[in-house]
Amino acid sequence: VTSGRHVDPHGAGPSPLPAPAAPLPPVVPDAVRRGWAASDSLFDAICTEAMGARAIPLRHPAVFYLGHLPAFAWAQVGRGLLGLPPVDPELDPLFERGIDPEPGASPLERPTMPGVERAVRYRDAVRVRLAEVAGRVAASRDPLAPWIWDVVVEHERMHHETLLYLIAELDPSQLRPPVGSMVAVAGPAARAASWSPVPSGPAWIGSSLEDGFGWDNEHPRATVHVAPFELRDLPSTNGDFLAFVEGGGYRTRSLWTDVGWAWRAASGLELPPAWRRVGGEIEVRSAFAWHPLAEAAGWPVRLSCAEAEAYARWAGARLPTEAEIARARWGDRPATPEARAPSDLRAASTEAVSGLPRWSERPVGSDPRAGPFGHRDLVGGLWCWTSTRFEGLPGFKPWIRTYPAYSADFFDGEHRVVAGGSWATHARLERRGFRNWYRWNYKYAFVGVRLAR
Ligand code: AVJ
Ligand code: FE
Repeated sequence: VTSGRHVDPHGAGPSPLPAPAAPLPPVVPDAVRRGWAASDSLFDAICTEAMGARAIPLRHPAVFYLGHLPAFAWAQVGRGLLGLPPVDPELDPLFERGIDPEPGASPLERPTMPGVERAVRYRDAVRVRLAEVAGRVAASRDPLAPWIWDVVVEHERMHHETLLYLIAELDPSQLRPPVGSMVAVAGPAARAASWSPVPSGPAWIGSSLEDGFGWDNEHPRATVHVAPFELRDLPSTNGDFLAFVEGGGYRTRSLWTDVGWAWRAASGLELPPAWRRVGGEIEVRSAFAWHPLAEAAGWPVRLSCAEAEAYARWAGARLPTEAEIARARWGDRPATPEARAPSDLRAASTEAVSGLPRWSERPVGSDPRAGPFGHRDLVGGLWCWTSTRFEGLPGFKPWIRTYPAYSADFFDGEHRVVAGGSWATHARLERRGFRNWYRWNYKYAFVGVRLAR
């Protein structure tokens, strides 16, 4: 039924169902509820005993995110937009913030987390309250009201990626890979990489609210002139990176910056973060399992920005800038409402459980979609480290009144823009204006390297 009217299946005219007497009350939008379903399936992948484990020292355990997603939603919609009291005066503040890495935070300062059962009860209580207030959001005249569910949905989708890289830090015995999900696609790169030139011209960074929702760091949209350069048409793979490891890249001081080397030495890093040596063999981690290097050779290599820069120097190349990747991805297409859809770079996802087509990397070059200058895997593999420090665009104002610190807390010179999107990034966040960032030595996220020169 496409007309919105009930139609009798036997073709005898309109359905006898009576029309509702009054319009149905507004509900929590579908996109939010699909996000909740995806969250639930991700938490289901972690066994209860592991929910309290601090898999990543700088981040909270998984149980925090169980509470954080609803706490954030209520902080935006209930407290922030509508000025309502907390759902739970103790848990609302406890679960509110947990981003990467919290400035000045150390694991010892962290509060003790509630148990899974209490967090689940809190989550359900918030979901009920959100449904109760959805009508007030719809009726609100606050200029933020039309965007507030976007804030909630995109935040939830971002943390699905957080959860997946947290899952990748847990022991496989603590995990339950979702039934029916394709866990990993093994093999070498589907094709050989080569340099592909990008002609000079404009790149558009960020978005405009006329085209739809965008976070504070996307505004106002900027135009940057990009000089001609060359960019690898594929990201670097685990197989490529083996030559750097075997060539002593982790022991060659001259390849590293001062801070990069100090960090590498202090953390004892001798292999990229998703690799381990078992006996004489190297294994590579996917979200749910360890694989012999041969199986993972074609996957893009996951690493910190410090490693990506050392690798680029070793290869006689450099990292691309944010604007260079934007130019390689969109070419001369101006940023318009029609151009913001991610559909041209992403096949229809199944949306089955997580909204992701796969739960793992796959060999680079498997995806036939290419940017205007022939570059593959601009999304769908790993994010791409750039040499661009994360900053506000010229004229930056934190316009989201309910979340003024979303970006500004990270304009500290230590964070880099990462471009594109990973296999764990929901299609929604592949929209053109979206900007993402991590600290230069953050080694847990799904970020890789693509060489430029
Ligand atoms: C935009 C991905 C860097 O996950 O650390 C989540 C987003 N901010 N909750 C992160 C974020 C608040 C953030 N990144
Ligand atoms: Fe968050």
